[in-house]
Amino acid sequence: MTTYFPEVKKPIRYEGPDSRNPLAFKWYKADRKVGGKTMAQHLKFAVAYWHTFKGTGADPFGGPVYDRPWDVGATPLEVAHNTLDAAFEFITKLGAPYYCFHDRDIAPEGDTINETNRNLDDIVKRAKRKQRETGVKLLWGTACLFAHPRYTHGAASNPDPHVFAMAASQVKRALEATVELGGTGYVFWGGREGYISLLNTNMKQEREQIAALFHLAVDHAKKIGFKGMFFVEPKAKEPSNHQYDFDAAHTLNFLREFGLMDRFMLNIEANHATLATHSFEHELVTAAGAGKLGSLDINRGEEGVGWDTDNFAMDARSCTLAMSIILAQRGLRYGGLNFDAKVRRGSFDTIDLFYAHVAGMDAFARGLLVAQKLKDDGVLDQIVRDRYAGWRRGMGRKILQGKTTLTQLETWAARQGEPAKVSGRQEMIEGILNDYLYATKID
Ligand code: XUL
Ligand code: CO
Repeated sequence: MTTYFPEVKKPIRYEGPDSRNPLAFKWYKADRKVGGKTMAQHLKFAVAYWHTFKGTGADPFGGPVYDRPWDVGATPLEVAHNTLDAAFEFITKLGAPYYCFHDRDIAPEGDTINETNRNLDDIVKRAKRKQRETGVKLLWGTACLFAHPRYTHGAASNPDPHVFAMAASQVKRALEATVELGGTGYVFWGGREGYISLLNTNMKQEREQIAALFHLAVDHAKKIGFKGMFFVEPKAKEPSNHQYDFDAAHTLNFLREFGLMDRFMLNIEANHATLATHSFEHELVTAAGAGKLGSLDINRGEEGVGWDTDNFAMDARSCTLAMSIILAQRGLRYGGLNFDAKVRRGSFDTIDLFYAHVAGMDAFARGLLVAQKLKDDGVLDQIVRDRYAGWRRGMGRKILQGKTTLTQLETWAARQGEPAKVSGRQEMIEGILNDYLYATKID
């Protein structure tokens, strides 16, 4: 069989923090126990099929620059077969346990719905075999409801119900493929579910249409025995200037409004948080606070650039804070950490894909270790606990229990006099965090 990554002869190994080999892990050791679970169980890394195997390096100013040896074949289906082979070779050599895909990443669209479905069935059969052979698993699947010209004015939110039906048929098939391949999640990212101009848009109805598609998917899931979780992935803008799933808070409101909370969670992406002018942590905490942090798309925006650049996440602070939030909610049952990240246009060698994923896995593995240490030492937790101590006793407790009135509070406040001024100690805390990130010994 063809080897697509001849430079990487054997699976990437763990060599420890002193190694300077960019093709070895310094921190990620799949079976290392951290707080009672293995690193692999905590991190659940997934390789994103679209960026890693279908990415071309194209940007708004220029076409493809990557020459991928698997991007060849006499027919689109043959290209898909070669790509699948390359994907499983890569994922196995990297040692990531999962992958994620859009229907159109893995199988080409045909001239008719029937031909398209046959292509997908063919690839799903092959992928299933490869999963069995390699032990690689599917984390989540999704349907690409944004690339085809028919979705120019939206998929579920399209003014034309015929386009809605095309999208529905894709969701049906992508969900069935996800079930067949054992995926534990199904993602809806509302690519073109938004609007450009209100002058030609019925926003209220478009939102109802999207909810209708979600309910149809829930009904079909029941029929075909999908036991996993649906995720919505918020994004503020791109490609529309107003996306309906703007951020975690908007999306939670949408799910509540349309009675979808019990079957849906959120898939939070770092660069999408940036587009909403939030931090990644803000979005993660918003989702987690509602019990809805289901999965993460890990990446980062290029600083100072206002669009979705999907760089690989490398920042120690951000990775640590993300892992702290995941540890606090005791993990991700249905989701994981999906590398929704692409190598730069200039990183066009296939080996760059390994450098990127290895460094990304290490950044989160180290983040996990530091997060666990922060948790074990309890320093930051204690600071927050102390700060809110007043709410666990006396009047504070009564307020939260709904056992007081404005009149009682007025009397109480008057009796207490002026509240004491208490420092928030932000700089001290930032210093402590830096000690953990850069000075505390983590082995
Ligand atoms: C787009 C994006 C998608 C979703 C899956 O910004 O993040 O790749 O993750 O459709
Ligand atoms: Co994403």
